[in-house]
Amino acid sequence: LGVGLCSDVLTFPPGFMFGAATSSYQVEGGWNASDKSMSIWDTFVHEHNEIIADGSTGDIACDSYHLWKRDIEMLKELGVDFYRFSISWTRLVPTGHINRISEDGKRYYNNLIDGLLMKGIEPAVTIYHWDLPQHLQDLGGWTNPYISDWFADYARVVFSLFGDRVKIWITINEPIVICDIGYGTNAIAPGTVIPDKIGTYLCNKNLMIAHAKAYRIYDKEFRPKYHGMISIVNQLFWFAPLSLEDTHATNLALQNVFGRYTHPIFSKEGGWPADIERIVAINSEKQGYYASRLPAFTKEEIELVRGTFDFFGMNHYTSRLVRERHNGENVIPHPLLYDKEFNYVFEMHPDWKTATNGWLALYPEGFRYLLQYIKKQYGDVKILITENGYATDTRQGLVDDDRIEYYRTYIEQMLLAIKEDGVNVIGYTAWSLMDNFEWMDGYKSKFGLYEVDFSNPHRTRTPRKSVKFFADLIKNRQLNGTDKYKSELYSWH
Ligand code: PNW
Repeated sequence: LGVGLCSDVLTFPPGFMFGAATSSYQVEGGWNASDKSMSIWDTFVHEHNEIIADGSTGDIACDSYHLWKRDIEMLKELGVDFYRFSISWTRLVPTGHINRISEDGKRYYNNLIDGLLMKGIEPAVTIYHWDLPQHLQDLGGWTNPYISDWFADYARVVFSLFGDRVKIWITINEPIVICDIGYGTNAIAPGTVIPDKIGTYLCNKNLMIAHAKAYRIYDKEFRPKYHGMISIVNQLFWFAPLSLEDTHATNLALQNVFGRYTHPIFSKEGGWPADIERIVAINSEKQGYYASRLPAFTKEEIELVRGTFDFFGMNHYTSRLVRERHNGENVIPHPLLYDKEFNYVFEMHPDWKTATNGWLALYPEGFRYLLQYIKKQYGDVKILITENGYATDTRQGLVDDDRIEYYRTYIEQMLLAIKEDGVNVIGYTAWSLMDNFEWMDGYKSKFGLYEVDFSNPHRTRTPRKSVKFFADLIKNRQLNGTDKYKSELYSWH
């Protein structure tokens, strides 16, 4: 860790919360248990298993549908303040509409929530983490404007069933992945590629409205009796200009990747980021479209969405350098590489070490810059880090020194943002509690503090060295003293 940082800087502020996270499709399994219906991920992995790196599915995953008691034990061992998990829409509300609630679905989440509370662990619940009911996808999914009502109805069911015990709510996890990747590439479900980002932009707008309706329902009907907090979670990379000439491109990338999903909610004026709205309108006209491909918000919709947050939920993993595309340069448009609409290209710095999954480059300072940027954009908002973590592969085993190093250096930068820059970070969540179904990487990318043996029918969980590191960090509430986890100073066992 940085030389000369006094111990005060490396101590967490009073009341700071620590958590660990998972999501329903990635850990639960039980894909067709009881009356559960198919989600878009059940369909996707069964119909397109060539897209998943190891041809696997989440049919059983970590089997948390049966092993949730062990999960609670692990959380207790870690000593976390909260557990972030998500609710499977198709398990709780099988038709996707709220005409029928599943008794088994209800029982599963009640058991989990009560079990956590009994051990003094707070549930932090994501209402939607990518597993849309297939029934709703058949009606257009997130591109159908009625999705905002379907989602709001489902959210109301969730609040009324669990709101007495759940005080931290997340409506939707990572809209950028849902809309830009889900409706712009075939890499993740539904994998419906609609040209010219028509699907992506429809999804973007409908999702903003869906989130806002759920927030308003909580605010009006449930907050007065339950006093919880609720927001949305965005996935943010840090973007830095490759050279001084690239500041314009970088600014566009920030507005396109953050702004399209944060500006409508967190900015004072609401609505789309101005540059994005203008550029898409010009491009659409040139392409012969009658109206902008980015659907406009009405005045009422701007007001509906604006201010619908109690905190800023953020997943952060990595950074990119941004530059303008060179004249005549041929790059394949992809949300993680090149944006045709705004003509910017992402690169990684040659000095950044990358994790085995390819996209996760290590640049801890980017975390601090990002936190500073959020404060600059949206003022003194409370920030909850809802995911941060590192991927290893099958060769890693239990001595995960590189994961520990990732956590130490990233958490150090977060502490600097809190202590030196006055950024109001209220909590931090490690992704993930255990190895799980890592979407298109299948079980090849391992983000777990706990290792899971996927060849064992009991899905045995074993703590990695990083569990010890985290347990110490959480117990002592400071980064001081974690140097001993450096590989050369510490021997496992
Ligand atoms: C997040 N990328 O997804 C999700 O919220 C988790 O479900 C997931 O397991 C975790 O991060 C680790 O990947 C991401 O390609 C998926 O840039 C892909 C990317 C980033 C985040």
